[in-house]
Amino acid sequence: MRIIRYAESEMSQLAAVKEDSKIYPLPYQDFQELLKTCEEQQKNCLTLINEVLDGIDPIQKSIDELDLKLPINAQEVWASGVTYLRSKDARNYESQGSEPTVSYYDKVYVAERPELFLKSTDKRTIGPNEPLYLRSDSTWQIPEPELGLVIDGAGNIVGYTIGNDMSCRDIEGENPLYLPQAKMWKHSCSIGPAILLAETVEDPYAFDINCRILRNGEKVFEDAACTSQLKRRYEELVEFLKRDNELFPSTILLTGTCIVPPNDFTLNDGDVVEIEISGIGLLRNPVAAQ
Ligand code: DO4
Ligand code: MG
Repeated sequence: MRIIRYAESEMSQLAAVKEDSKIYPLPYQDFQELLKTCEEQQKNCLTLINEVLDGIDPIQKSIDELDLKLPINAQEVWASGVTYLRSKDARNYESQGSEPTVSYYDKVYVAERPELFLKSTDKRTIGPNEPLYLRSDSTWQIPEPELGLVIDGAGNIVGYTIGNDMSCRDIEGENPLYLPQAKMWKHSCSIGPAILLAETVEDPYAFDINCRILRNGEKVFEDAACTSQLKRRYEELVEFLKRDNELFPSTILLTGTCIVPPNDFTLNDGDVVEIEISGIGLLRNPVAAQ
């Protein structure tokens, strides 16, 4: 079962999408209220929603006909780094060319402590179809398609979503201390189009991730990967995030990229980024200069 939010007469409506693709409006203002109700009633989301929807009819529209919005307004979006071999190799290239020295990226890939960083805040995060902005001071920008964990205030993984951790390879490559500027700016993170409830996922290490970039309607990049290639366990990432920290009632933790476009590729104004994850959906965003 997936949770979405769509525009409905100037407001937004939270809804559940069942396995048969039928869509049912939910009586909660947002995902946080759904989670709070689950906590109060000590039920998991699936059980609560099935009880609430008993006897309710689906809406007469398919998901493609809806104006989908950001499914959750998480106060914070965190991200993990160098959790896939592909990401480590790309970072080594951008920071030192092909020099075979042992880098901080090599070290963090095998270290017990993962790389975690604050990626975005509520106001900077966008949903499906909203424009991703390019930085004006970077000439090497790429999308990073990532599986996102939706976690509650206690650190339980309650769902999975799609995230785009837009990155400036030249800024990070110049100096890793520039990471916050290479990662966080207005509209540099998109999330959506749905949250797949954790209770309905058999194997979270079997998500197929596909990324396409379109330019003037033509596909200029496509690649695919699978979360089975992840170096770490999700619980391990969450454990480090919550250690001596305070988590908001719902937080998103991106799990790192496993797809990187070729080294001579940079995003252009007018491109369209599509990220698809099996069972979750397709997150599509146009790219725009600010
Ligand atoms: O080390 C910098 C960031 C890495 C990252 O964002 C990723 O691996 O996805
Ligand atoms: Mg990333």
